Amino acid sequence: MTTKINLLAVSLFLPVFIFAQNVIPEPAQYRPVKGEFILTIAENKALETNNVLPARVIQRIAPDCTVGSDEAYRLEITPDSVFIQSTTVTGAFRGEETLKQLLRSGKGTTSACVINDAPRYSWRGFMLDESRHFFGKEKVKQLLDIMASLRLNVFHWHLTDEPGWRIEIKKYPLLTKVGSKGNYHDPSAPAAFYTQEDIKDIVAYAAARHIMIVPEFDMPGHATAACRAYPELSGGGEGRWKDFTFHPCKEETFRFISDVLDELITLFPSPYIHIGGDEVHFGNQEWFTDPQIQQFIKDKQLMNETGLEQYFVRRVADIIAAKGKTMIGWDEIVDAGVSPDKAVVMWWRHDRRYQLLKALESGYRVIMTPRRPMYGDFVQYSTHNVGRYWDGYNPIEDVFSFPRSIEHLFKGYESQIMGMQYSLWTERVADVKRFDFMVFPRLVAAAEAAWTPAVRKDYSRFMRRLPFFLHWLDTKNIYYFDPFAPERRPEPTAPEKEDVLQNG
Ligand code: TNX
Repeated sequence: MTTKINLLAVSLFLPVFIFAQNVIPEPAQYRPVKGEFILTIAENKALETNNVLPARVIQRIAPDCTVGSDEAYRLEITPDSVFIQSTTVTGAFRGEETLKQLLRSGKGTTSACVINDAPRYSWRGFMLDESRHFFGKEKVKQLLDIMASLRLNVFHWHLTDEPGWRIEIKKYPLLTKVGSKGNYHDPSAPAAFYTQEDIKDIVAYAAARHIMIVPEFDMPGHATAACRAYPELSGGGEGRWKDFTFHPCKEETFRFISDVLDELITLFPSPYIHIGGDEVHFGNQEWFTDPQIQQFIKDKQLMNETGLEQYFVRRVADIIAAKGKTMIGWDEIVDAGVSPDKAVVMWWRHDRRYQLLKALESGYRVIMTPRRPMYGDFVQYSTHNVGRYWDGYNPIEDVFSFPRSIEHLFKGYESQIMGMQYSLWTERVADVKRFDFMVFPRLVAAAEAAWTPAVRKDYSRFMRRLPFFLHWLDTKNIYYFDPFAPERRPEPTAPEKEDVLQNG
């Protein structure tokens, strides 16, 4: 008898989870209410053109709303009307996107409900490498539309690297005239880059969707395209890594970097600028023999070439801080000793967990995008062959579950974790078809991982909602991998080239 009563008492206090229909990411709280909200034909038309604000959808943006963080919102749907409440325009926008998903999957009808929602992480990103292959404005805009629906809020844009420099810089016209020619598999591919007008247009397009764009200007390594345009800036490199680095101690290099940053800052309102900082050792062979560099190491008492690399990173951090921005760098920068108020660390080397710990213990804020499972250039299914493997691959389930498997590592440091990111490197992604296949639906899983509170995440429920999102991607002719029918959509190929992805 007592056991029965106890059980009853326990079950009364157990949280009863009820889940929203076909909303991705799953909201923090959802409560169904009796009745349905049905759009009129005219309202349905408006929805098709992306406008969900007819007379019966009422928005209230008031700082006194008690809905929570900046991106939090409350969506209340009754049979007669819809209320979206938030303290900010961004929060209201996130609520609108949820409403659009509900109405789309219900074909203009949705059950009445109350949703109280807020993101788990403030950085919910997607990174695209357009140096190795260039995809262009229309593809980027389509991606931003999809990101908005998924409530992703950061587009990290990798615009400079070995094969091509992809952004017009007025003060250094050769960057695009010379540096934008070629791509990863074809050095003679025609010039491809974004003009400053293109950039302004895309930045505005993203801002209208409450997405911040963070540009990446990779240095001192991965600088080959810039060095091709301005050989006097090259710090050398060997073999296939020829001209991979900027010259790390010429004043001219730092002037160039500062000038380029000035133009980037004018174009991108983001408070962050990504400076790369990765894999310098691939191509710094000439640093060991160049007399000017060796003298510089002695004069500044830098210990060795690694010390010089760290000096370079500290100096760039200071340049960026002096311009009122915060630097972001790949996790190598943790060793450079930059003050944690000047830099944010992007953890990518999944096999170096201590680098994540070191970043946190040193006081840095961290964005997590470990190769496993967050890199989109890894294959995603057991029978796939095109793409990377590293002790396995990156199935959608692992992306969805992230960061569960490493949560114990950042226990006690949760407030320093800004969030996470799905990153697409494009050495082996040469066309839109393969781009789609490697991004979708894993990006959908990443969005839920970054937004939904850990206790609300459930993979099988996610997979039940996923088809509705895939139907929407169908309307955009996206060639996604279909996890429900893996054989139906063959894996797109990529041009063959000796695989040089040797990072570690
Ligand atoms: C490592 S991630 C790189 C990229 C490559 C990628 C391929 C990082 C900071 N550097 O240059 O494209 O691996 O997976």
